[in-house]
Amino acid sequence: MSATEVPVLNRSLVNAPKAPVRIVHLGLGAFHRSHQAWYTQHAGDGAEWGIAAFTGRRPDAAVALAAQDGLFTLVERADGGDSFAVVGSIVEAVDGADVRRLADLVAAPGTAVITLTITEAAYGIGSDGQLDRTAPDVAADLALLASGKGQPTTPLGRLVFALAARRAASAGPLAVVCCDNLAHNGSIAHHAITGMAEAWDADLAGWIDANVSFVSTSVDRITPRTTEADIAAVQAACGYRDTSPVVAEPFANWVLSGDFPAGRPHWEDAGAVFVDHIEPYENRKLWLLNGAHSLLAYAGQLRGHTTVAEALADPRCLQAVEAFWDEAETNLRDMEGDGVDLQIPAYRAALLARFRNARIAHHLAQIAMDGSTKLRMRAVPVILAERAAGRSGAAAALMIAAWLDYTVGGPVQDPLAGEVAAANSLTGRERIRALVALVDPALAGDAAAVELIEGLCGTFQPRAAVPR
Ligand code: CS2
Repeated sequence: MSATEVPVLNRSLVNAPKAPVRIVHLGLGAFHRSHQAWYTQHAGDGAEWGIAAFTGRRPDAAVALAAQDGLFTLVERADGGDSFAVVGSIVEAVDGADVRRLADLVAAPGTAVITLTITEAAYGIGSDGQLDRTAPDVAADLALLASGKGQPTTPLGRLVFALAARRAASAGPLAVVCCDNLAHNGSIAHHAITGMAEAWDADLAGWIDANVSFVSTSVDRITPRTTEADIAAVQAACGYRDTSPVVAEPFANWVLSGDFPAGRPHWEDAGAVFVDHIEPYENRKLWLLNGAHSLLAYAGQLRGHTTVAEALADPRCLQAVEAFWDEAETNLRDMEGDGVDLQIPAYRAALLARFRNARIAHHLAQIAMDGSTKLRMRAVPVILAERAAGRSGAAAALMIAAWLDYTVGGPVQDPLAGEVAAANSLTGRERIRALVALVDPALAGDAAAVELIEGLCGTFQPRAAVPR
């Protein structure tokens, strides 16, 4: 078949009627599509819940998706083969710079839920847990909002602007559902959003406090970047052209905690779980899955590996992961009881199998980004808990040491990239302390911990330059 004969994916091909927009999403990327869009599609009442999804910095994903009416193919990539299914829950794909459209949709009374996948770093939370109003992009948005001239450029600035429109329209309460890998992600989103609103308009911050429910979630589905080969595989298997398929593992998990004052889809039909206390579940996921990911990202690349599956096949990396899991598990066990059984041995075994799925080429370089923010969630709580209990926390310290070694290889993609480079111009203990302080100042104040981390540097034999 020649390219001209192959139809482009569209709603008439797959009989996917459009649901009305009731969910607005910020951060139209592969993960949103493999996760929240998929859960919404599989909710029993999914036909009533359409998503309008906005991109972040660039319009590309929205342009590509809009050309196929929001539709995309989800390729579930299991060890044994691929399966293909069209997801139709995104009914509008919009360039994030179209803040007017965002405000109109957020202000519409039918909109009940706003979901976010804007990256951990985008919450602008400094190592002190507060919104860093001096960060250049945050400061620029605050100035724009205050002057009333121009439109904000950060996702949070845009959201605050849109929530002001909802208040003005008296459209009532709704839920903001944070789907980024942060501990207490609902309250982080709450602080970041009201912190931004307060600096602009204290009344708006009060309205947000009274009308917006911030739902915490733990999200999980390994979703590597789509490649040209994936696009070709979809065309060969499905007989249509889809420029934007998403590849994901078969596994998916979503734990949520919080209120939905204007309703929500019946996501539990698709396996979502609603709990009163989310902390044990979010820590299990952040420490065991994401912690191992970050450890593999730095140790693995220092050892010359490219993907998660390759790194895990290296006994030195595997041993480091197991040691970190042992430390994390000890602290997770303290959160069990009272109806909470984290089933940690089964969870660990499942993770090994998921990471070993060699048909998923999950690139370590993708995971390595934004290390200063990610380690704050993934390594720091474990090392602090270990040390508070009188143990060394050496396995969590090794993750931090591996990051330190990794940053030597060249400029890193990180919200603190400038500070990382400046710290790396120092030498000896001072350099170690400065880098650790970017992740967590309290840890940098623990001289014994800094010494421990320093001693672990070089464990994975850094190469002269690490490709990015
Ligand atoms: C990864 C996550 O890139 C990263 O930091 O650890 O994206 C991870 O793949 C997902 O959280 C899996 O659910």
